[in-house]
Amino acid sequence: MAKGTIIQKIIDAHYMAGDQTSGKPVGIRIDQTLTQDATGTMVYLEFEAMKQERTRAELSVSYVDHNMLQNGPENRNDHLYLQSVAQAKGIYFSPPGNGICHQVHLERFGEPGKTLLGSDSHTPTNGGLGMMAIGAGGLDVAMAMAGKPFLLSYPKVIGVKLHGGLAPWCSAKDLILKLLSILTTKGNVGSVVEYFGPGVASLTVPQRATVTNMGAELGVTTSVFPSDTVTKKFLKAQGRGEKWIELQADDQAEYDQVIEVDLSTLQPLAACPSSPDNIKSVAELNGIDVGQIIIGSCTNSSYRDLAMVATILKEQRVNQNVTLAISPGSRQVLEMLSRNGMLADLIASGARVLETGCGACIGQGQSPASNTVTVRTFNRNFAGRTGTKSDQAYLVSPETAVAAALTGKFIDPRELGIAYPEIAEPEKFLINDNLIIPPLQSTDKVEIIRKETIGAPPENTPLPEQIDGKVVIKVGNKITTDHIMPAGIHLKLRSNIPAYSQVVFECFNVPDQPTFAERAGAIKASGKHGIIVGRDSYGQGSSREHAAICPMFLGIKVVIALTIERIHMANLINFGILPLFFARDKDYELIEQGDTINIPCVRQQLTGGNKLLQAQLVKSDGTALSLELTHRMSDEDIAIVLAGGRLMHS
Ligand code: MIC
Ligand code: SF4
Repeated sequence: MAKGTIIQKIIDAHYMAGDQTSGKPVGIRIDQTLTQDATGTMVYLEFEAMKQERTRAELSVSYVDHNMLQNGPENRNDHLYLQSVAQAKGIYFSPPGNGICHQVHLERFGEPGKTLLGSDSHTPTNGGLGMMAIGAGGLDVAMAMAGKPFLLSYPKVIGVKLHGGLAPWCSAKDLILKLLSILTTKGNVGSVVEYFGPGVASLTVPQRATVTNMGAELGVTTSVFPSDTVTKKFLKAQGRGEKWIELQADDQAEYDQVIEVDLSTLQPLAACPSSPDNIKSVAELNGIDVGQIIIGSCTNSSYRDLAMVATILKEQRVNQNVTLAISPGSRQVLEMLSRNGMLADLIASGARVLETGCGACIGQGQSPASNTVTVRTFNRNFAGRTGTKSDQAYLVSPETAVAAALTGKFIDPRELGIAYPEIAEPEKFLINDNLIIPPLQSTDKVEIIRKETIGAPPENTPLPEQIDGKVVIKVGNKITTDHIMPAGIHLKLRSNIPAYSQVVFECFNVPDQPTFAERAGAIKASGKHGIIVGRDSYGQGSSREHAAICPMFLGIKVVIALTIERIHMANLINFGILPLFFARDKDYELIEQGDTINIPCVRQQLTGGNKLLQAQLVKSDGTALSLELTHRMSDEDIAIVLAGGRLMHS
């Protein structure tokens, strides 16, 4: 087990309950929480349903950054609810236009050594500041605001020892892409990544934040950098120098695994369609035509990233065969670029400047043409996430992206033949918090605005005595929460569960055949229980608890897979869906959509202390076979599932 690590120090300082042994559940105190609007409405509805008066965290911030198209009244209705409920519950409110939650939190609120829980999977971005920052389902964030411990499995620590410094045209993005090529997106549940070694000092806080942000794609609980003099300088430049503390692993720290990376040997890399771990060097992609480039998102839209792009594009024109869009991560960055003239350089080059927010990253506009290459500095390229089914999305650094914008092709940016712009970190960032609405001292008289599109979280029924199940769908490996619960044009339905449920697994619907929602609805109406069967790494990606709430609403009672990702598994438990695993891999092969799976005396089997559950599979021709299923839940998790979810569990 790891010793003397930063993670161990933060867990020690926040310990509330449980076991400090690898793999065992440990409960920690959460200092700060963050929410974004697409998950946030449910968080605050749940917080209200829990009859909580005021957040008990030291600091809670509610951001609006995802749903900003305002195509119909739903988005603005959500914003009004979020602003008023923030005022009523003692929470800071960052309105639309102020920026993406992770970037703004890094700039204005994050503090080394503290814990942060956020209802967004990229919350680990603030690990770049030396925080233990974890993404979770909304209900877990609501519980943390209610002062309850956050339970995690005591992590294994993967130490990444950095040497040297980045060469020109190579980027922090290339470091995390390199790690994705080594560790991949699966198999890392229950681990954290901790950076150390002489190379750490060569990376600025925004560069570190790029690395910890996309650490989410590894499936680890979080990623963290030390808090050193570089961190001190960043906080000072943000006018928050007093928040700095030093935080380093012990010299003798022991890690469960160590990976060594010499930053000076990194080369420009790209994650190819359609997984963040499908890595190739940009040199290998040389010459491939590109149709669209987008630079920004919570991964790569620091002042330095966009200033570097603006400097390269100054007095140039983007290639006539591409479109280039810039999505700045925060108003701070956009305002700095506009005041120093760089925004004008971007506009003059033909870049299309988008509003600060998630935008294209979550499929809100800028969908590429069919079967064309889109090159993005984002963190996810799951098929169809762009809003185009046949998309070919590549994830790259801003350096590689701007090279493609100039040439219309993939080109190793080192081949551009121009001088690499050295952009110094600002000594002082432009600080303008005038949009942030601070919490009120007394919240007695605040009226919560609840328009008709804001619905209460749905109720569930307790787990029945026996599962009389039908397989509504059987899916393969690496099913993401984008597959389960699409975002894009449906994102505005996040506060309306009955409507949003209609698009569960939409990408697998077959024309002229009943949809997933229709099949699940028919099974529910017949008094039976819906079952989802998945393979490896089920529920990757987003923290959206809707990927559990909407299936629950449609009558799904059980998910069986080979492996289930951390946040999704917690969401299933929170909403009373039983997460089970195949004890024998071959059992997965036996099952087809429409088969019957019965789990007799399921409540008794779960509470009997045995991790193995007996079940029966009945094929459509009547053949009956036995299945061996296991569970990985704590006693508390079992109690929650038996009750039908956390809101039903007193
Ligand atoms: C994402 O990047 O997929 C999102 C949209 O930010 C999600 C949250 C959501 O689905 O609302 C995430 O990463 O958790
Ligand atoms: Fe927003 Fe994209 Fe970041 Fe998710 S990954 S928070 S959608 S910018």
